[in-house]
Amino acid sequence: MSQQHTKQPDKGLEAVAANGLLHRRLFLTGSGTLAAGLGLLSATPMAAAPLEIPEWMKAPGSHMRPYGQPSAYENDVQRMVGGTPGVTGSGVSFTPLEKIHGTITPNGLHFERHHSGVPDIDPAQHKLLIHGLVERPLTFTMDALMRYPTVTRIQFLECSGNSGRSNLTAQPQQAPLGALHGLVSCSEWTGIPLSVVLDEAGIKPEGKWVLAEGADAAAMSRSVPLEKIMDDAIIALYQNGERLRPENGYPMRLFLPGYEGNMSVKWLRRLKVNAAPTMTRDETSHYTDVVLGGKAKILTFPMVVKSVITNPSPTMTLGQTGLYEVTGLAWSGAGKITRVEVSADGGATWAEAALTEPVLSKSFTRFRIPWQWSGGPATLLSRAVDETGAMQPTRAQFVGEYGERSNYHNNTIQAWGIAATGEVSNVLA
Ligand SMILES: Nc1nc2c(c(=O)[nH]1)N[C@H]1C(S)=C(S)[C@@H](COP(=O)(O)O)O[C@H]1N2
Ligand SMILES: [Mo]
Repeated sequence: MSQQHTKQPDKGLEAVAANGLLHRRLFLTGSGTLAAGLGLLSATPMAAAPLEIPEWMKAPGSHMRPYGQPSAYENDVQRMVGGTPGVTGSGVSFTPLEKIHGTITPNGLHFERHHSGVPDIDPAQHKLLIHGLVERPLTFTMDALMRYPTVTRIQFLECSGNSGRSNLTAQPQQAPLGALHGLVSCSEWTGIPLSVVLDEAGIKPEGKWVLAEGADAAAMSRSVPLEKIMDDAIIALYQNGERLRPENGYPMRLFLPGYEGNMSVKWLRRLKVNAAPTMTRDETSHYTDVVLGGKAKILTFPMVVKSVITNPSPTMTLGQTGLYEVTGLAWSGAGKITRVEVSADGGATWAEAALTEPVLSKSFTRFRIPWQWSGGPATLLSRAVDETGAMQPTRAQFVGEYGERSNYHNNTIQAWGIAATGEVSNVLA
């Protein structure tokens, strides 16, 4: 076995942008300069002393259990549940993006958005109907469907209402990151390519759109272009290795990589091939994007390039000056993230962050950059670029198109203000 250390030019503690941003390679090389950099960490190790024997080493621990749960000490890592008072089952719960790490969202923390609650579906009775402009209408039982070939992909799911007006109002909203931007999660999805099933039904030449309907009390339904269905749409059955959770669409959901979350119809029960979009309630009353000049955009499918710094983030406090790892998530419904830049001075200067491999298409990409906080005021921003060359707009650019009252597709550059006290808040930049 050979240990390979690729020798990179030592960028060490080189400042690459104003206000303390250091070269992204600092944390990636095991070099003397890393040790020098670590000397700047606020929590330096205590002087070595013999370890005591703790209580939990003095007797055997607890028994095995059939389904594991997080440590009781992690009880505060919860979805933040929001709902409409008096309306059963309608609302959202947010992924606490600032309390988890890596790129995969644990199933119990995947965000939720239900228009009429979570149905309790018996898989033995559930059926999927494929009809409309097809040669052979088909009905699938769960057992029949489970015999089809599957694919597995790691991809994000984002509600088009994510980020809402968090930085569009004059007073930006102060809340933990998850409550501002946590209507996005990322999972490993396994399911059946829809192209396989629709090819079996045989699409008639006039068929251009597919209406998908859910088996919830809202019978949520959306029209999907046939092109997308045949490209990378799946009937998702498994999420991070286990069957979908009820709140995420058990026993099956439509999953449309990179498209706004509401089109990934949960509890899928019907796909109807049509010649045109159906103009359902869910694509006319909701999910149209008001733009300036009294007009609205309709059928705006892709979730465009976006990023947020997860640590540090609003409502946190930096305890001490010194070296920090600034980290966050970037994603794009158009493909892979190619670059994320971070600023510590409100956008006057920028430095490139390190992207954590593997960088996958339509998936979360974790970015990291070292930052030396001197104790002075700072404004942290991140901006991502995807493989189509698209970059996040500034707030001013976005407001110029949508105004300040928009509720959907807010992918603006977000700004976190660091006060001299170390307090982090949501600010406008
Ligand atoms: N049948 C059905 N499908 C649905 C919904 C719903 O209420 N009913 N909500 C949609 C919305 S608005 C979003 S953002 C995603 C959320 O998926 P999740 O709850 O698994 O995160 O599901 C979509 N699919
Ligand atoms: Mo949504």
